[in-house]
Amino acid sequence: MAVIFSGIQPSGNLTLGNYLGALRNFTKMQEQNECYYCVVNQHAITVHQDPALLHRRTRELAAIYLAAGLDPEKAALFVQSEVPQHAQLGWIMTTLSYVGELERMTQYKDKAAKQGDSIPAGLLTYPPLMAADILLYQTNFVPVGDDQKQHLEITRDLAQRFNRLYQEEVFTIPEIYLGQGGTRVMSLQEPTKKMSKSDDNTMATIYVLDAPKDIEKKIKRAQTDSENSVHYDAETKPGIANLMDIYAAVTDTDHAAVEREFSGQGYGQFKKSVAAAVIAALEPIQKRYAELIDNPVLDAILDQGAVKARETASRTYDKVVQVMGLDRK
Ligand code: AQP
Repeated sequence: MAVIFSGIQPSGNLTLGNYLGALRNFTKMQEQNECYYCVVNQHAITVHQDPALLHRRTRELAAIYLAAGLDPEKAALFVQSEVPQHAQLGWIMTTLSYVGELERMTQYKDKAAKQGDSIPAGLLTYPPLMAADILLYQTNFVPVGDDQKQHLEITRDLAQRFNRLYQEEVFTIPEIYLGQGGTRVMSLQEPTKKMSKSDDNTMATIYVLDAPKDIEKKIKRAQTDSENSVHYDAETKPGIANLMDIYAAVTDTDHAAVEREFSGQGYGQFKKSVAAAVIAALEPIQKRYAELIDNPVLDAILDQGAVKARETASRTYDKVVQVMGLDRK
């Protein structure tokens, strides 16, 4: 049985990218593995969050995890700040990190560029905290979207660095797990940029909880090209390629089949079909979400998840403290 860990930030409303790139793989993996899934609220505060909004989004994200099929009997679902070992090991991982390697992270460069002169230090030290999240559970596989590849690499480097430095195999070296399709869903308005929950342009992003009419409107207005022929070319037709990727991911097919299905049809008909397929994929999640969001069972599940996570995390953390000489007795 392998150990699986992954997390999502409550830094905005969950997007179709988060769902296809990460969340839907979480539920597939819970059948055969020991799984830990987390609402990473301490990562979210690396940029300023409104407290009331952060509080609400934390619950919403947990409800979406469950609505998407996560079974709390099979996987531990918890909130990062309720398991103190994340921040504790995060600090230790920060002390092992080099400023140069952190400054090379693409996500840091992208997010820092939007912050003007006052770049929060947490944006730079995001990867060592993420390494701590993963390493605490002796994780074998981390299901994430393609954009997290670099952070997974640095997690592996830090784990190997620690094991070498203290001459003991304290940490399991984790591997990335990329799903079949939807590993990088792009913005509907700027299809060379990834779809992001913190994008200010809401027309660029499909949210998991979007109403069907909004999904139709956003896909209808999605940027394409003037060719009016549905074929796959990510270089010259990034908008159509993105819609083909989305359609293939939600209907579990591939580009070749999508090309055959829409051969001879224009973008208008294609976009209608993409919207219908996305709406059909999200509808059952939205229904279950509505039942869960105000249900006290949500808190009971998160409480139970935090207990299990603390138990596992403290085993690794106690070992780290002992190996490093941070223990007193
Ligand atoms: N566009 C995407 N396509 C496929 N997968 C994606 N993920 C994010 N965007 C896409 C995957 O979703 C998981 C959760 O990501 P996160 O919340 O930790 O942060 P992120 O990667 O920075 O996601 P966002 O939506 O872009 O959030 P903000 O705007 O707050 O930075 C990860 O597995 C990620 O790969």
